[in-house]
Amino acid sequence: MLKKIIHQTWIVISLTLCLVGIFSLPVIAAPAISTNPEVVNIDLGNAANELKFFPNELKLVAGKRYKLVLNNPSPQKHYFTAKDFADNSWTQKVEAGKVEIKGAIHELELKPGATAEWVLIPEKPGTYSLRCPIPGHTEAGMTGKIIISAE
Ligand SMILES: [Cu+2]
Repeated sequence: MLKKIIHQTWIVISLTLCLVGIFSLPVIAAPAISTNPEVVNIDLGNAANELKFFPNELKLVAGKRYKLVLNNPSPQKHYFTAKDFADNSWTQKVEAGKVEIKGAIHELELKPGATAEWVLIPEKPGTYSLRCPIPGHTEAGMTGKIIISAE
């Protein structure tokens, strides 16, 4: 009786180990593919000083890692303000110049000629607004939409 139980237990353990082995294989292989985030380029204004985001609509997928490359090619400073989007995303880091910032980010200010990289994973599907809150800019059309779709 005891021998039978031991034997059955051994089978269950072997099967479990076997299954763990099978399922852990793709997990081990995956990081090599998913390490690099998808790059999304966004310009805040342009050289002609138009008050717009280029593009002004971003489509992202929840759970996927992105690197938003924000660039200000215009002659004046702008903000990338998307508080609800930021609240519903997990920010890994923001890199600007030689500085790397970790933790929650709500808004980025970019001076003329500046570039910043924001690495994040959108978490909650929805449509979020983006704007530049410098007086007159939102009113002039410096707004956008960030759409996070489900995985
Ligand atoms: Cu602006």
